[in-house]
Amino acid sequence: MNCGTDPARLKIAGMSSDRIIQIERDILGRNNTMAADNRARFLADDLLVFNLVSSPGAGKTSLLVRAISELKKSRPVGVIEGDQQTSNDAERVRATGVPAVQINTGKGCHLDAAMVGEAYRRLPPLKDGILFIENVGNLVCPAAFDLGEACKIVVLSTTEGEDKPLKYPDMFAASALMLINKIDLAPVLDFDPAQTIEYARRVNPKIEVLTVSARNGEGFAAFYAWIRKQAAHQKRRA
Ligand SMILES: Nc1nc2c(ncn2[C@@H]2O[C@H](COP(=O)(O)OP(=O)(O)OP(=O)(O)O)[C@@H](O)[C@H]2O)c(=O)[nH]1
Ligand SMILES: [Mg+2]
Ligand SMILES: [Zn+2]
Repeated sequence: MNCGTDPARLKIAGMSSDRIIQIERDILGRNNTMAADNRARFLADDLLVFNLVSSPGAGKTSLLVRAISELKKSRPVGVIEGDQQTSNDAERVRATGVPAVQINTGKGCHLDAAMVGEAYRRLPPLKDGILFIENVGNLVCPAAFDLGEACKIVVLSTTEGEDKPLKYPDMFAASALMLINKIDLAPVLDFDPAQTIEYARRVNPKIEVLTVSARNGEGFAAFYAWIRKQAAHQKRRA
């Protein structure tokens, strides 16, 4: 099923729109139940889990490769990679010495909680560590699928233009942090970070924002500080 379709507008021969809406509700309901199971397991393992979302090529894997090279010095780190095809991204992550499990979704355009629960069982113990889930590159339906993460991090790169939060508001509304990546390219692209932040806060007034470059490491100290803050926050709640 194409989960990015608005079920109220979708037309399938021989099926009423009420029935289509019901099917969509069932899918999301089942996903939420499994996401709650994942979340309980992650908390029991003292694991901090982030779900990275973005359009294809915004730089999720590049950000991860740089961040985990640093973060792995102080705690266990693991990665679950989601792509329609290939294990390129898992291989890039493994090259840093961190375990990674690749999920291939085939025709699917997002990860769901069942896929993540199964992939998590294939990772070594990460107690007291961090698990990054890199979702399929897609700014639409991954917003609707809870995977059991502590929060979603949306990556928006300077090459995509300032208006993406307005065009794809659900993703920005669902995320706790927006990383504006490829900031090294901002001058040549005439990219306006302030305008982007203003748009993102129109759809999510609480979203936190950091500007980074996975290419040269700019902004990563602030990203690590943000992760430490999330870790402390989770420990306080536990
Ligand atoms: N200049 C510049 N290029 C970057 C930066 N981050 C990533 N790139 C480049 O952008 C391209 C895509 O990066 P990836 O890390 O593969 O992006 P992704 O979001 O993981 O892509 P998918 O998994 O396919 O959705 C690569 O050519 C990277 O080298 C950055 O901060 N600055
Ligand atoms: Mg990637
Ligand atoms: Zn999808």
